[in-house]
Amino acid sequence: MKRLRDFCAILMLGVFAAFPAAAEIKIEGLWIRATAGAGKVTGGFGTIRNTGVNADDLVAVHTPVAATGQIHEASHEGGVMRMDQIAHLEIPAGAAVSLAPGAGHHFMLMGVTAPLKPGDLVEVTLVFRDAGPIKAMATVKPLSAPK
Ligand SMILES: [Cu+2]
Repeated sequence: MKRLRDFCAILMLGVFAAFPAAAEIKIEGLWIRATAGAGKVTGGFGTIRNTGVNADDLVAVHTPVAATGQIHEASHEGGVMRMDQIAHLEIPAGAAVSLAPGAGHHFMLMGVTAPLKPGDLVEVTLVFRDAGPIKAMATVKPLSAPK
């Protein structure tokens, strides 16, 4: 009996270790704007939902199709759009943060290795401080997608 209980405890530990809070962060509607010509920089958007009871931070973005991913904060300054790289983006508990064109947040891919065409599917890994890396597929939308 004791052996069975120990076995169950180990099994449970294994399950929790394999999926550390992964269910608490959900990535929805991820998309990337197509690259223009030989352009090597583009933006990525979508919604990050935190169904957990603790805030988490988006700390990095990786994709096989670009050398670097950055988290950006965009704002209007005297009629000009300005973008700044930020080290992390907080996803409050029980909230959804949308990464959208225009003022607000988005991620940026630099050093895109091959042109991204509308309809392409791109794997993107969003890395969270607590939830760890979460992979999602992003759809490439036309250059003309809403700015
Ligand atoms: Cu940007």
